[in-house]
Amino acid sequence: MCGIFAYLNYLTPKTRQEVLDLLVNGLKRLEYRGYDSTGVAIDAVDSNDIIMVKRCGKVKVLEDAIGSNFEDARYSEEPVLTHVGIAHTRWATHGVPCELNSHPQRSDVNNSFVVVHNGIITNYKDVKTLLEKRGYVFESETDTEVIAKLVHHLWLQHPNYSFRELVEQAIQQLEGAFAIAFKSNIFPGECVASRRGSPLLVGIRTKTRLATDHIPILYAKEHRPHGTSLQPLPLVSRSDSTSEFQPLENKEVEYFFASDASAIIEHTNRVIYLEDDDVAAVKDGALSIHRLNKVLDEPHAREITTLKVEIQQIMKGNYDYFMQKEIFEQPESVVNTMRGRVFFETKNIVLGGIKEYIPEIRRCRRLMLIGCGTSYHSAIATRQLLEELTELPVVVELASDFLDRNTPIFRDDVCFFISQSGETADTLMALRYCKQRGALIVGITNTVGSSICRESHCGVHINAGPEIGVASTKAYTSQFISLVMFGLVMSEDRLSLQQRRLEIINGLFNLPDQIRKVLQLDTKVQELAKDLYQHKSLLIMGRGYNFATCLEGALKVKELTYMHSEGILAGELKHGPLALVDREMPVLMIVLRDPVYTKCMNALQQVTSRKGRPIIICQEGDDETKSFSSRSLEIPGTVDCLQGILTVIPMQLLSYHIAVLRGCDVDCPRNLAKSVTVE
Ligand code: UD2
Ligand code: GLU
Ligand code: MG
Repeated sequence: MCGIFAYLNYLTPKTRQEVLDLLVNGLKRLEYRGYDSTGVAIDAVDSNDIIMVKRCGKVKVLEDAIGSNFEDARYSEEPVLTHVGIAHTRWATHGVPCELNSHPQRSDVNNSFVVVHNGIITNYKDVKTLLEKRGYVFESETDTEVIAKLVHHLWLQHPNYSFRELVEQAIQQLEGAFAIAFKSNIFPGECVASRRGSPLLVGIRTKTRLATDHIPILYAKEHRPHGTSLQPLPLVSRSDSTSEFQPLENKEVEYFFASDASAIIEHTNRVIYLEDDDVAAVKDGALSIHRLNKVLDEPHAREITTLKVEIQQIMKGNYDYFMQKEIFEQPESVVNTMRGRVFFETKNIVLGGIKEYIPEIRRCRRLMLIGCGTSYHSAIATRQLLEELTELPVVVELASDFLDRNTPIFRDDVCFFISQSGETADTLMALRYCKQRGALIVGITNTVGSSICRESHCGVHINAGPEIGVASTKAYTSQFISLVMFGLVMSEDRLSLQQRRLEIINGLFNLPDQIRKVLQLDTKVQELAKDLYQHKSLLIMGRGYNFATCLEGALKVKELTYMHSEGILAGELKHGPLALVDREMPVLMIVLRDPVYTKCMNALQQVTSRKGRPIIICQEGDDETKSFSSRSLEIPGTVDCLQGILTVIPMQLLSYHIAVLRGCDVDCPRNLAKSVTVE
């Protein structure tokens, strides 16, 4: 989820200090991706040891630590001809941010194999158990550590395997998502990298122009499809694609492995984008790319592309603002929220963080969802579904108001505290208040090791990855999905709800693609923003499952554009808000084909008969609804209770574009802070 940077210089003398500078600089280029800790690994001076420096916090902290760790003048004076260095920024998913859990993670005390990893290994517990039986002692809480130890284990069993073959075999045992880069003191001067689901690219720098534009792809002879359950190791016989291709002449070359081009572009513009299950290995200065599975009609070579962009342009990964980047990350972030939790084949949901508390939760008197701002809206968005699936009273509270009221709380209450940062002061105070009164405390947070996470009895990490833009976007959709998953777990053994559960699970399965489709509305939304940005106000109306989108959309508009905006429950129109409607007042309405469709249509007519000209968000192909307005945004149809995820995205985009047009600072709106740690 965060950043990888690795650098290999072959027959290109560099001092270790120069290598370290390159690595640290590479990490700085990836800093915008967000992280909680960092680390590097390079070769020692007078042994074949690998030295690692890891720190919690900023790259700057690591840089200072490096300064004091390598005081020996030989680090800055003695050049090494060939060397591999790997570096990492981490956003913890498994184990709190601390030095021990930072990457690189290692195979053993000799640092035989060290690895940096982005992503989540979902079957790491199985692999860990297996390795523990073989005597491996784990030192970190990370999922990543199993990768290093697994490679070591394979190496002990097959001492004549190449580095690349060892990694190839190891990744066949792994499930989940990863980008990884390896270094080893058994294979000095070699680097092996691979990816599945997380981005990784290789940059190549040579003195003379490359003789080729393509790196041929080689295949492992025999393979075991991944996804099958783990059996005694090793499972794959040695692949003997011996015809190791020598793509580059056997002389000076430098390779850069990075999560995105921003870290590479200043060194070279020649890059290869790795694809899922590619294993890229550099040995004796030659790069080769191997694949585990041959897919029919697959190209036989990976193209070396020429980057044409400037550093500035890609610093935010092709985006102008973090918020924009985070909006567009949602097809992936929602997958990360569900990773290892929703099993689509078996239609089964497991939330490891609350599993043991489910019986207790089922016995409770009521569920209470507490949050502030966007997190509060995620509670509103899922309340109806939770009532349906848990058949319990569900109360939704704003943390500050909840505290003001000295709300009665009982031992048999279950209280959820929702916060992206896990540090929101009001929410944390409310948590302590409820905990004192004996309620069961459940956290829904995006930050491993945060206060809410520590002080709650149990909870769910939403695993959306770091969110940097002050206005929350991807954390909202991931909180939403986390609460939906909770509802699904609670209703697991309710016979009468099985059909409904299936429908929702299928809906979750289709979400990532549907989000991608909604994001394609971007240009259309931008056009709408041009019509709206000079107005003073924007009313957003809807009801039922989409009321939360109205509130959240209005909040986004307010915080980003400083324009007045209100989310209005369509059922409340005639009790006041209708008075605001005239020909001039911008109105946006969400009208989807769900149980409240007719009621929404009534509201729509109330607005049009006051000469209002609403922009409509409706379901794809719903021409009838669309005909009520000249401007509409169509979103794909999904199950009613998940619509809110798709309808909120046009609102995120709209507020973003209006903010840009109004010249507002999208990532740091005035008067606001990312993590509100004061009451
Ligand atoms: C967890 C563990 C992971 C591994 C995995 C096994 C972490 C961060 N995750 O991932 O290491 O053991 O299970 O399948 O180490 N929690 C709170 N409050 C919160 C959020 C979480 O107390 O606000 C607790 C939760 O009860 C659990 C732990 O933190 O004990 C990890 O929660 P998770 O959601 O990351 O759980 P899971 O199963 O996805
Ligand atoms: N799951 C790994 C960890 O928690 C990697 C997280 C990342 O992508 O930074 O250590
Ligand atoms: Mg806890």
